[in-house]
Amino acid sequence: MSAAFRTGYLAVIGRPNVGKSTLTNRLVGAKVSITSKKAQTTRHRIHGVLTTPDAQFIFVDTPGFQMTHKNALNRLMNRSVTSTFADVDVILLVVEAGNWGAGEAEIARMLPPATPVVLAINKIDRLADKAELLPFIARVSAQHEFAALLPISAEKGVGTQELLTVLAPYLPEAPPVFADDDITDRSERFMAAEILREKLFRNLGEELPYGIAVEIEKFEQEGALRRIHAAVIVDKAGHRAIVIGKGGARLKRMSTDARKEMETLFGGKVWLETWIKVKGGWADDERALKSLGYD
Ligand SMILES: Nc1nc2c(ncn2[C@@H]2O[C@H](COP(=O)(O)OP(=O)(O)OP(=O)(O)O)[C@@H](O)[C@H]2O)c(=O)[nH]1
Ligand SMILES: [Mg+2]
Repeated sequence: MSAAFRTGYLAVIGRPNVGKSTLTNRLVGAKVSITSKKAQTTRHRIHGVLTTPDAQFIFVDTPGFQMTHKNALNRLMNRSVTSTFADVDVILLVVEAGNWGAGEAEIARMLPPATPVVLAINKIDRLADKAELLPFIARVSAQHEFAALLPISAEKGVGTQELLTVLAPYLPEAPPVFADDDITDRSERFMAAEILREKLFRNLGEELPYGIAVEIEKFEQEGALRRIHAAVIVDKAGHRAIVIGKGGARLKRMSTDARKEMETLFGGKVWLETWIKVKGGWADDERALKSLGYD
Protein backbone atom coordinates (compact mmCIF):
# COMPACT_ATOMS: atom_id res chain seq x y z
CA MET A 1 0.00 0.00 0.00
CA SER A 2 1.37 3.43 -0.90
CA ALA A 3 2.16 5.91 1.87
CA ALA A 4 -0.37 8.36 0.50
CA PHE A 5 -3.42 6.14 1.01
CA ARG A 6 -6.36 8.23 2.16
CA THR A 7 -9.23 7.23 4.44
CA GLY A 8 -12.01 9.47 5.58
CA TYR A 9 -15.61 9.93 6.61
CA LEU A 10 -18.12 11.75 4.42
CA ALA A 11 -21.58 12.73 5.72
CA VAL A 12 -24.36 12.60 3.14
CA ILE A 13 -26.99 15.08 4.30
CA GLY A 14 -30.03 16.94 2.96
CA ARG A 15 -33.80 17.24 3.12
CA PRO A 16 -35.91 14.07 2.95
CA ASN A 17 -36.26 12.43 -0.46
CA VAL A 18 -33.54 14.36 -2.33
CA GLY A 19 -31.68 11.12 -3.18
CA LYS A 20 -29.06 10.76 -0.40
CA SER A 21 -29.40 6.97 -0.16
CA THR A 22 -29.57 6.49 -3.94
CA LEU A 23 -26.35 8.50 -4.17
CA THR A 24 -24.67 6.58 -1.33
CA ASN A 25 -25.49 3.29 -3.08
CA ARG A 26 -24.26 4.63 -6.42
CA LEU A 27 -20.95 5.82 -4.95
CA VAL A 28 -20.40 2.59 -3.00
CA GLY A 29 -21.38 0.53 -6.06
CA ALA A 30 -23.75 -1.68 -4.04
CA LYS A 31 -27.06 -1.32 -2.25
CA VAL A 32 -26.30 -0.57 1.38
CA SER A 33 -29.16 1.82 2.09
CA ILE A 34 -32.83 1.43 1.25
CA THR A 35 -34.59 3.97 -0.99
CA SER A 36 -38.16 4.86 -1.89
CA LYS A 37 -40.35 7.64 -3.25
CA LYS A 38 -41.50 8.30 0.31
CA ALA A 39 -39.87 11.00 2.41
CA GLN A 40 -38.10 9.72 5.54
CA THR A 41 -37.16 6.32 4.21
CA THR A 42 -33.78 6.36 5.98
CA ARG A 43 -34.10 6.31 9.77
CA HIS A 44 -30.60 5.27 10.84
CA ARG A 45 -27.10 6.40 10.11
CA ILE A 46 -25.58 3.85 7.77
CA HIS A 47 -21.98 3.55 6.69
CA GLY A 48 -21.39 2.68 3.04
CA VAL A 49 -17.77 1.89 2.23
CA LEU A 50 -15.93 2.26 -1.08
CA THR A 51 -12.30 1.19 -1.26
CA THR A 52 -10.24 2.09 -4.33
CA PRO A 53 -6.48 1.48 -4.83
CA ASP A 54 -5.78 4.96 -3.41
CA ALA A 55 -8.50 5.66 -0.89
CA GLN A 56 -11.24 4.43 1.39
CA PHE A 57 -14.41 6.53 1.37
CA ILE A 58 -16.67 5.93 4.36
CA PHE A 59 -20.01 7.51 3.47
CA VAL A 60 -22.40 8.17 6.32
CA ASP A 61 -25.92 8.15 4.89
CA THR A 62 -28.24 10.04 7.22
CA PRO A 63 -31.99 10.46 7.69
CA GLY A 64 -33.47 13.42 5.81
CA PHE A 65 -33.40 16.52 7.96
CA GLN A 66 -36.94 16.98 9.21
CA MET A 67 -38.45 20.42 9.83
CA THR A 68 -42.09 19.69 10.60
CA HIS A 69 -43.33 16.86 12.83
CA LYS A 70 -41.20 16.96 15.96
CA ASN A 71 -41.90 13.61 17.61
CA ALA A 72 -39.22 11.58 19.40
CA LEU A 73 -38.30 9.63 16.26
CA ASN A 74 -37.74 12.82 14.27
CA ARG A 75 -35.80 14.45 17.09
CA LEU A 76 -33.56 11.39 17.23
CA MET A 77 -33.13 11.42 13.47
CA ASN A 78 -32.21 15.13 13.39
CA ARG A 79 -29.80 14.66 16.27
CA SER A 80 -28.18 11.82 14.40
CA VAL A 81 -27.54 14.20 11.46
CA THR A 82 -26.02 17.05 13.45
CA SER A 83 -23.96 14.76 15.68
CA THR A 84 -22.43 13.31 12.50
CA PHE A 85 -20.87 16.69 11.65
CA ALA A 86 -18.23 16.39 14.35
CA ASP A 87 -16.96 13.05 13.08
CA VAL A 88 -16.54 13.65 9.35
CA ASP A 89 -13.85 15.07 7.10
CA VAL A 90 -16.21 16.41 4.47
CA ILE A 91 -19.94 16.99 4.15
CA LEU A 92 -21.82 16.13 0.98
CA LEU A 93 -24.98 18.21 0.91
CA VAL A 94 -27.53 16.85 -1.56
CA VAL A 95 -30.23 19.07 -3.07
CA GLU A 96 -32.58 18.63 -6.01
CA ALA A 97 -31.79 20.68 -9.11
CA GLY A 98 -33.89 23.84 -9.05
CA ASN A 99 -34.95 23.33 -5.46
CA TRP A 100 -33.34 25.42 -2.73
CA GLY A 101 -36.05 26.13 -0.17
CA ALA A 102 -36.52 26.88 3.51
CA GLY A 103 -35.28 23.40 4.44
CA GLU A 104 -32.00 23.90 2.61
CA ALA A 105 -31.60 27.36 4.13
CA GLU A 106 -32.01 25.93 7.63
CA ILE A 107 -29.49 23.17 6.92
CA ALA A 108 -27.01 25.73 5.53
CA ARG A 109 -27.26 27.73 8.77
CA MET A 110 -26.30 24.65 10.79
CA LEU A 111 -23.24 23.69 8.74
CA PRO A 112 -20.04 23.70 10.80
CA PRO A 113 -17.71 26.47 9.56
CA ALA A 114 -14.52 24.40 9.59
CA THR A 115 -15.67 21.37 7.56
CA PRO A 116 -15.56 21.49 3.74
CA VAL A 117 -19.02 21.12 2.16
CA VAL A 118 -19.48 19.82 -1.37
CA LEU A 119 -22.89 20.47 -2.92
CA ALA A 120 -24.32 17.69 -5.10
CA ILE A 121 -27.12 19.05 -7.29
CA ASN A 122 -29.09 15.86 -7.92
CA LYS A 123 -31.81 14.67 -10.30
CA ILE A 124 -30.52 16.69 -13.27
CA ASP A 125 -32.03 13.99 -15.49
CA ARG A 126 -35.42 15.51 -14.62
CA LEU A 127 -34.56 18.96 -15.95
CA ALA A 128 -36.35 19.67 -19.22
CA ASP A 129 -33.87 22.40 -20.05
CA LYS A 130 -30.26 22.08 -18.86
CA ALA A 131 -29.88 25.85 -19.22
CA GLU A 132 -31.87 26.15 -15.98
CA LEU A 133 -28.82 24.83 -14.14
CA LEU A 134 -26.63 27.89 -14.53
CA PRO A 135 -28.85 30.41 -12.73
CA PHE A 136 -29.52 27.78 -10.05
CA ILE A 137 -25.80 27.21 -9.51
CA ALA A 138 -25.29 30.97 -9.28
CA ARG A 139 -28.09 31.27 -6.72
CA VAL A 140 -26.93 28.42 -4.46
CA SER A 141 -23.28 29.48 -4.63
CA ALA A 142 -24.27 32.57 -2.68
CA GLN A 143 -25.85 30.52 0.15
CA HIS A 144 -22.68 29.01 1.59
CA GLU A 145 -19.00 28.86 0.81
CA PHE A 146 -19.10 25.46 -0.87
CA ALA A 147 -15.81 23.69 -1.59
CA ALA A 148 -17.33 22.58 -4.90
CA LEU A 149 -20.72 22.31 -6.64
CA LEU A 150 -21.49 19.42 -8.97
CA PRO A 151 -24.60 18.63 -11.02
CA ILE A 152 -25.32 14.89 -10.88
CA SER A 153 -27.93 12.21 -11.39
CA ALA A 154 -27.55 9.58 -8.67
CA GLU A 155 -30.12 7.38 -10.38
CA LYS A 156 -28.50 7.46 -13.82
CA GLY A 157 -24.91 7.59 -12.58
CA VAL A 158 -24.19 10.92 -14.24
CA GLY A 159 -21.42 12.99 -12.63
CA THR A 160 -20.87 10.53 -9.79
CA GLN A 161 -17.35 9.47 -10.80
CA GLU A 162 -16.42 13.16 -11.02
CA LEU A 163 -17.89 13.60 -7.55
CA LEU A 164 -15.49 10.97 -6.16
CA THR A 165 -12.58 12.76 -7.81
CA VAL A 166 -13.66 16.03 -6.19
CA LEU A 167 -14.12 14.41 -2.77
CA ALA A 168 -10.90 12.35 -2.58
CA PRO A 169 -8.50 15.21 -1.73
CA TYR A 170 -10.55 16.04 1.39
CA LEU A 171 -9.82 12.64 2.92
CA PRO A 172 -6.82 12.66 5.27
CA GLU A 173 -3.85 10.39 4.70
CA ALA A 174 -4.61 7.37 6.83
CA PRO A 175 -4.74 3.58 6.60
CA PRO A 176 -8.11 1.94 5.83
CA VAL A 177 -10.58 1.29 8.65
CA PHE A 178 -12.61 -1.42 6.86
CA ALA A 179 -11.44 -4.49 4.94
CA ASP A 180 -11.30 -3.71 1.22
CA ASP A 181 -14.34 -5.87 0.39
CA ASP A 182 -16.55 -4.50 3.20
CA ILE A 183 -19.43 -2.37 1.95
CA THR A 184 -21.13 -1.47 5.21
CA ASP A 185 -20.75 -1.45 8.99
CA ARG A 186 -24.22 -2.89 9.47
CA SER A 187 -24.99 -6.52 10.37
CA GLU A 188 -26.98 -8.96 8.25
CA ARG A 189 -29.69 -8.77 10.90
CA PHE A 190 -29.97 -4.99 10.45
CA MET A 191 -29.88 -5.30 6.65
CA ALA A 192 -32.67 -7.91 6.77
CA ALA A 193 -34.91 -5.51 8.73
CA GLU A 194 -34.14 -2.66 6.33
CA ILE A 195 -34.85 -4.73 3.22
CA LEU A 196 -38.27 -5.71 4.55
CA ARG A 197 -38.96 -2.09 5.57
CA GLU A 198 -38.11 -0.97 2.03
CA LYS A 199 -40.69 -3.39 0.59
CA LEU A 200 -43.29 -1.96 2.99
CA PHE A 201 -42.40 1.61 2.01
CA ARG A 202 -42.52 0.79 -1.69
CA ASN A 203 -45.69 -1.33 -1.68
CA LEU A 204 -47.97 0.49 0.69
CA GLY A 205 -48.01 3.69 -1.38
CA GLU A 206 -50.28 6.38 -0.03
CA GLU A 207 -51.64 4.01 2.59
CA LEU A 208 -48.27 3.65 4.30
CA PRO A 209 -48.74 4.22 8.00
CA TYR A 210 -46.01 6.55 9.24
CA GLY A 211 -45.66 4.49 12.41
CA ILE A 212 -44.35 1.34 10.78
CA ALA A 213 -41.15 -0.47 11.66
CA VAL A 214 -39.55 -3.90 11.43
CA GLU A 215 -38.09 -5.89 14.28
CA ILE A 216 -36.06 -9.05 13.64
CA GLU A 217 -37.04 -11.38 16.44
CA LYS A 218 -34.90 -14.31 15.40
CA PHE A 219 -31.97 -14.61 13.01
CA GLU A 220 -30.41 -18.05 12.90
CA GLN A 221 -27.91 -19.52 10.54
CA GLU A 222 -27.85 -23.26 9.77
CA GLY A 223 -25.09 -23.84 7.26
CA ALA A 224 -25.95 -21.72 4.22
CA LEU A 225 -29.59 -21.27 5.31
CA ARG A 226 -30.71 -18.24 7.28
CA ARG A 227 -33.93 -18.50 9.27
CA ILE A 228 -35.40 -15.08 9.91
CA HIS A 229 -38.47 -14.18 11.99
CA ALA A 230 -39.53 -10.60 11.37
CA ALA A 231 -42.27 -8.62 13.07
CA VAL A 232 -43.83 -5.69 11.24
CA ILE A 233 -44.65 -3.15 13.93
CA VAL A 234 -47.66 -0.87 13.43
CA ASP A 235 -48.91 1.61 15.98
CA LYS A 236 -52.64 1.15 15.40
CA ALA A 237 -54.60 -2.11 15.26
CA GLY A 238 -56.42 -0.74 12.20
CA HIS A 239 -53.19 -0.77 10.21
CA ARG A 240 -52.89 -4.52 10.42
CA ALA A 241 -55.36 -5.07 7.57
CA ILE A 242 -53.59 -2.53 5.33
CA VAL A 243 -50.29 -4.33 5.66
CA ILE A 244 -51.73 -7.84 5.25
CA GLY A 245 -53.92 -6.98 2.27
CA LYS A 246 -56.79 -9.00 0.83
CA GLY A 247 -56.42 -12.65 1.78
CA GLY A 248 -52.88 -11.93 3.00
CA ALA A 249 -51.72 -11.28 -0.57
CA ARG A 250 -49.91 -8.05 0.08
CA LEU A 251 -47.81 -9.21 3.01
CA LYS A 252 -46.99 -12.37 1.08
CA ARG A 253 -45.79 -10.41 -1.95
CA MET A 254 -43.68 -8.05 0.17
CA SER A 255 -42.15 -10.96 2.09
CA THR A 256 -41.27 -12.79 -1.11
CA ASP A 257 -39.62 -9.68 -2.57
CA ALA A 258 -37.70 -9.15 0.65
CA ARG A 259 -36.60 -12.78 0.86
CA LYS A 260 -35.25 -12.73 -2.70
CA GLU A 261 -33.26 -9.58 -2.07
CA MET A 262 -31.87 -11.01 1.18
CA GLU A 263 -30.80 -14.17 -0.66
CA THR A 264 -28.90 -12.10 -3.22
CA LEU A 265 -27.24 -9.95 -0.56
CA PHE A 266 -26.34 -12.80 1.80
CA GLY A 267 -25.46 -15.25 -0.98
CA GLY A 268 -27.55 -18.13 0.42
CA LYS A 269 -31.08 -19.38 0.99
CA VAL A 270 -33.37 -17.49 3.35
CA TRP A 271 -36.44 -18.76 5.16
CA LEU A 272 -38.43 -15.70 6.15
CA GLU A 273 -41.44 -15.62 8.41
CA THR A 274 -43.28 -12.34 8.92
CA TRP A 275 -46.09 -11.35 11.22
CA ILE A 276 -47.73 -8.12 12.39
CA LYS A 277 -47.38 -6.73 15.90
CA VAL A 278 -49.30 -3.73 17.22
CA LYS A 279 -47.25 -1.44 19.48
CA GLY A 280 -49.12 1.79 20.10
CA GLY A 281 -47.16 5.05 20.01
CA TRP A 282 -43.72 3.51 19.54
CA ALA A 283 -42.53 6.43 17.35
CA ASP A 284 -42.90 8.76 20.31
CA ASP A 285 -41.52 6.42 22.94
CA GLU A 286 -37.75 6.72 23.49
CA ARG A 287 -37.56 3.27 25.09
CA ALA A 288 -39.41 1.53 22.28
CA LEU A 289 -37.13 3.36 19.82
CA LYS A 290 -34.04 2.03 21.58
CA SER A 291 -35.34 -1.53 21.40
CA LEU A 292 -35.85 -1.06 17.65
CA GLY A 293 -32.20 -0.07 17.26
CA TYR A 294 -32.49 3.71 16.85
CA ASP A 295 -29.34 5.41 18.01
N1 LIG B 1 -35.17 11.21 -11.44
C1 LIG B 1 -34.33 10.94 -10.44
N2 LIG B 1 -34.80 10.41 -9.30
C2 LIG B 1 -33.90 10.16 -8.32
C3 LIG B 1 -32.52 10.45 -8.44
N3 LIG B 1 -31.91 10.11 -7.28
C4 LIG B 1 -32.89 9.62 -6.47
N4 LIG B 1 -34.08 9.64 -7.09
C5 LIG B 1 -35.38 9.18 -6.55
O1 LIG B 1 -35.74 9.98 -5.45
C6 LIG B 1 -36.47 9.21 -4.49
C7 LIG B 1 -35.83 9.35 -3.13
O2 LIG B 1 -34.56 8.71 -3.14
P1 LIG B 1 -33.83 8.30 -1.80
O3 LIG B 1 -32.44 7.93 -2.20
O4 LIG B 1 -34.63 7.32 -1.03
O5 LIG B 1 -33.82 9.71 -1.05
P2 LIG B 1 -33.27 10.10 0.41
O6 LIG B 1 -32.73 11.48 0.33
O7 LIG B 1 -32.33 9.05 0.89
O8 LIG B 1 -34.61 10.08 1.24
P3 LIG B 1 -34.82 9.93 2.85
O9 LIG B 1 -34.02 8.76 3.32
O10 LIG B 1 -36.29 9.69 2.96
O11 LIG B 1 -34.40 11.21 3.45
C8 LIG B 1 -36.47 7.77 -5.01
O12 LIG B 1 -37.71 7.55 -5.65
C9 LIG B 1 -35.31 7.76 -5.99
O13 LIG B 1 -35.47 6.80 -7.01
C10 LIG B 1 -32.05 11.00 -9.68
O14 LIG B 1 -30.87 11.25 -9.90
N5 LIG B 1 -33.00 11.23 -10.63
MG1 LIG C 1 -32.41 7.86 2.54
